Amino acid sequence: MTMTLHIDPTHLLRPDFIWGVATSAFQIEGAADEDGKGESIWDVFCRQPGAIADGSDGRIACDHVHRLDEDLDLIASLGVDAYRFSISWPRVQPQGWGPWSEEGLGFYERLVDGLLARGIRPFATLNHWDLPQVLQTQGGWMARDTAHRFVDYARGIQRCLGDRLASIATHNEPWVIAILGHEKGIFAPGLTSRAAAAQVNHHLLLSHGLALQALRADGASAPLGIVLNMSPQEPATDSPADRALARLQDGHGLRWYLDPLLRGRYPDDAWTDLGRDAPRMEATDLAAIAQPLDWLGINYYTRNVVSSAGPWDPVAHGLPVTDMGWEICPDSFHALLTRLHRDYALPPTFITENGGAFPDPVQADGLVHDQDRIDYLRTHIAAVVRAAQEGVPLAGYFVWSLMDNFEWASGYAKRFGIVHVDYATLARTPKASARAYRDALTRWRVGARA
Ligand code: IFM
Repeated sequence: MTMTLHIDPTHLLRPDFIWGVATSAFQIEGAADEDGKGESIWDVFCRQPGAIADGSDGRIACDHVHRLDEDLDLIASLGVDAYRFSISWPRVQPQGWGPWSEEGLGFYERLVDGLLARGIRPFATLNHWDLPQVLQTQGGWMARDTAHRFVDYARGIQRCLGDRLASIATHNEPWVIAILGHEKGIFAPGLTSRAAAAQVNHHLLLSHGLALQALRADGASAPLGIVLNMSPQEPATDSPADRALARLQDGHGLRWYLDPLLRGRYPDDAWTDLGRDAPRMEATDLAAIAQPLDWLGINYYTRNVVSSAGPWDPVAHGLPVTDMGWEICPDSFHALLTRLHRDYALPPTFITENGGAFPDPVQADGLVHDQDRIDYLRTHIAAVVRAAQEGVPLAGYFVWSLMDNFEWASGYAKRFGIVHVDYATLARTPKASARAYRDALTRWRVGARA
């Protein structure tokens, strides 16, 4: 059955609730080596045979750098309050330290000014995974020095753009950088060491805390936060083995970040489990990490069902999945939000990413009728509204993603956009979900402000 997108009942969200769309630099920008841009670890990783499913890379991506004005108009046409994007560190500081690129900074100035001119709030993320390759050759996030380089980079961005940004996030999804990039080897830089991943996790958190301290000392005006990917770890059965494993994975995946950020300590169970692979740290690190957060970002896509018998496949259990094979479960989203607030008393919290990849065939009329995505967004936004009603301090919601883009190791085959991108022509065509989102926001505003 066709159902449109309703955000209802309207009064359960604060009237200044922010609705947005999100992207990241490497996934959309292209212009990979123009204007003196340095290489990032993802430029290098894409050249490794077999690293990317379709053998693609980010050299052109959505060609956003060359289509900035068109994309700004596209964002405005959606009627959103805010646009979440990331800054490519090697575009603005090609070596990761030292000289800045005027052209690179100029691009982000045009982006930010173009958003403000259209009445859209710029939400910037400093690190959405594309570390300068020069820093990787010096140890990357395994090296403590990279945390200090990151602080310099953050200060430079604030000097240039800080007065115009509505929000600054330090990192996007440190778990992905550490675990997928350094333990499982399926994301850049492609390493396979549990000890390396643990050290990377620590340095990412440390750099976050040091950056917050430095930005505040410099007089930050934009609210400062960090974005975490969170999947509730749910035991497959009630057996003690499944429950214990789910609890441990909760320690590694959720509490590993929230405990140091909000409580100033690492969780005992995950720390003990790491044994000799636990990170090396200095005496003041935990205090540095636990800086007050102006806001927290949560990215939610799916739950993770944990079975001591081995990997658990939702398809084998007849459950609905997206094109990524990720189970569609909005109830777990609601449960996650209420549990996190119960356990941590969350600061103002944004859903900084939520969305789904679907096959999205272009129909005979030239359009994409992505009812499956509309249903995904409808049920997940309802979960957000329900959590807000129960007291979770939710301040905004961003759809992932504005447009189809480079989905990392999956290449261009997986489409998350509410705007379709034809990779042969780079034409952008809003999907049915884009119209549904815009219309839902219009209706919500009328109700919320009535
Ligand atoms: O595309 C990614 C994004 O870069 C980070 N969060 C998850 C999305 C979907 O996989």
